[in-house]
Amino acid sequence: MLAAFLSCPIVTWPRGCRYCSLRKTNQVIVTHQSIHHYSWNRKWIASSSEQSHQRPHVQWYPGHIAKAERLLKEKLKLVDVVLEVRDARIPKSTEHPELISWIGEKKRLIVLNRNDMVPPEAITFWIRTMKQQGFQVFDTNAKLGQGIQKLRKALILCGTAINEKRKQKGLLPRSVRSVVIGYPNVGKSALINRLVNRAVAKSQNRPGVTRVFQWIQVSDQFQLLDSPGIIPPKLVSQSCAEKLAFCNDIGSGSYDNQVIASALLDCMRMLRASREKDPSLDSFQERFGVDILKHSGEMLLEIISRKHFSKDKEKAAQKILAEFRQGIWGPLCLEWPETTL
Ligand SMILES: Nc1nc2c(ncn2[C@@H]2O[C@H](COP(=O)(O)OP(=O)(O)O)[C@@H](O)[C@H]2O)c(=O)[nH]1
Ligand SMILES: [Mg+2]
Repeated sequence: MLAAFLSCPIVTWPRGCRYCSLRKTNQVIVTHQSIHHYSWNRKWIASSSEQSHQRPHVQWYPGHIAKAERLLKEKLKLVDVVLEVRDARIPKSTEHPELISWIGEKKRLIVLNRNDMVPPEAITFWIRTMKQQGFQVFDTNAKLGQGIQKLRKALILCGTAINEKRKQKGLLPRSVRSVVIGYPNVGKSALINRLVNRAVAKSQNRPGVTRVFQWIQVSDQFQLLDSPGIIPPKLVSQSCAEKLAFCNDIGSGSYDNQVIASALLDCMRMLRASREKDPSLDSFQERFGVDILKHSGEMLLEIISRKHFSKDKEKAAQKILAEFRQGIWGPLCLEWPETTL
């Protein structure tokens, strides 16, 4: 903490931050990981991680997800290949911590979907990092079908390899079975529709649309299983839960829009501190006429609601979340591999 304090620039003297307003004069130091608040005599007050602990907890594990998880474990016994879809805006937070133990030795392909919503360099960095960790990774835009051909080829290759092994054991070849797995609303059904080239799976922009497992015969060579979204019973961390809420990947009943919009603004402040050249952060600042580093997320929401929404904080929060989800400010990745920050 002391090293961070000495090496980082003092960015601003904010008013309106919950910690800062408590103690008249103070300073804020933004590091790569978090925002540290200090009093006038450089006494540490709090860090952004603690700010997020003060927010109401986000927790979402409805009955249909619990059921989906039980069924998924059964279905996994029948499949050869697991196609794990993640949201490219939050590739870490959409990694299911238990997946690795469920799939064991099965072939696993990771798909970073929504590649149109993040800067191309984020995709490059993530693919490089995941490949270094030994994963086979693809990036797609399931809405427009970009990157699908490469993924289809990889699936066919997996099938050929599996049938080769069967042949060596004296077994007849059969169509290869793949399951498409991932958090809710990451684009699993849209991806299947693209792989199949027709609208076979229901795809809509809200979590919890796919409620049943559905086998789809793609060709003689392979079958795909569409699955309902799954999330762990206890979300990995509150920061991860909040990111899922920003991206509309969990049910909207589990959080308060104003709290989550403030958390999104705090998350963007941290990005701004570590990645000064992100054009979508500039575009956000210009659009709402705010300086993101000068205030806490909560205060930014307050200012935006005053400036543009006649002090209606709920409307401001809904607008901020909707614009982020639609990608109005431009491509924005909320999680970067540690080495690139
Ligand atoms: N911009 C963008 N939108 C996508 C992409 N993939 C899916 N979507 C949209 O995201 C929403 C959720 O997709 P869906 O396939 O239902 O997600 P699922 O719940 O994981 O099956 C839909 O409105 C899709 O059109 C993508 O790559 N880019
Ligand atoms: Mg679906």
